[in-house]
Amino acid sequence: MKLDKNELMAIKTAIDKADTILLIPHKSPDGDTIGSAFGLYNAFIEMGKKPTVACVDEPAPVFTFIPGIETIKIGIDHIDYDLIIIVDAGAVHLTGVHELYPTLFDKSREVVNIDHHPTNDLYGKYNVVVSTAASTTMIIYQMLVDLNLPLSRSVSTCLLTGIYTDTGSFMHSNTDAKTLQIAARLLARGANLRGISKEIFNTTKISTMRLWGRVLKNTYRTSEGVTMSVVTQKDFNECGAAYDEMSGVVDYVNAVPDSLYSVILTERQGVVKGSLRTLNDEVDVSAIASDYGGGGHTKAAGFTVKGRLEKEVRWKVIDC
Ligand SMILES: [Mn+2]
Repeated sequence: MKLDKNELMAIKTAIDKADTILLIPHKSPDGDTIGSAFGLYNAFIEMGKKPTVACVDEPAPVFTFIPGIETIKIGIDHIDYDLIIIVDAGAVHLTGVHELYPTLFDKSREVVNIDHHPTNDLYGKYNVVVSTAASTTMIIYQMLVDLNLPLSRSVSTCLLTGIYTDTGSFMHSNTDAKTLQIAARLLARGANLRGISKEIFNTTKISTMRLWGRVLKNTYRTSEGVTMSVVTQKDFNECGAAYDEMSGVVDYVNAVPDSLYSVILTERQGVVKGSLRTLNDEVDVSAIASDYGGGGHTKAAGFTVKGRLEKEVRWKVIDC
């Protein structure tokens, strides 16, 4: 992976000058954005800087093993930091702070945008966006190597978490030789792969089991060859499940052979979220998601629209 040398040097200067550094993961944080933020957090701690990770949403309890996670601030009460780094957020609204702090995105401030979403609109003063990277943590790995910054065991565990989750434990089509090569280098540096797989993939709460049961039971195939499922607010309530417990179930729905693509519609508090996946080489689900104001990657994308789910003969989205 080749990163732009001039951009990297400018970021290195900004890091050297900075004492306090704010790291912002995207809202509804996943393993890649958490791994990215805490990978940098641990590297900066080792460099004697004063980093803070602040996110508008609380991370799921599965991330308790991430070194430093106990320091995370929920909500952002000020942006008075020497340097601000936003990780794995393809668009400004995904940070959840764009309305509160619009100056973050007008390039007047020291803001670094590190991301791998092809739809990223380069909102930072400095931008490191590599859409061929399977995870944002892969880009951060390359940055730390190129800039000769710390890559300790803690940093490596954080970075491997992002690769592991964004590739669906190396099963998604974004897994290539480079992905495995970087994963191997992180393992060699002591990354805790066993811990990651145990905490993230082999830990399923009873409420999650029940919720996934509903999703699997509701799965059907449309006449167009799309595999669909739905889950309503009522399902969440009855299963005692939180929204983040949906994470991962779309891969089961996507496993139906010969699907054009798969989509799960999730109803939550006045909005309907669509999660799209495909194993079909011909299909770009980010284009379908963008028809509904969303975006993402060619093989994994999503959107959110206002409304609720109502059952007629088939499920469809109804305006509120
Ligand atoms: Mn990611």
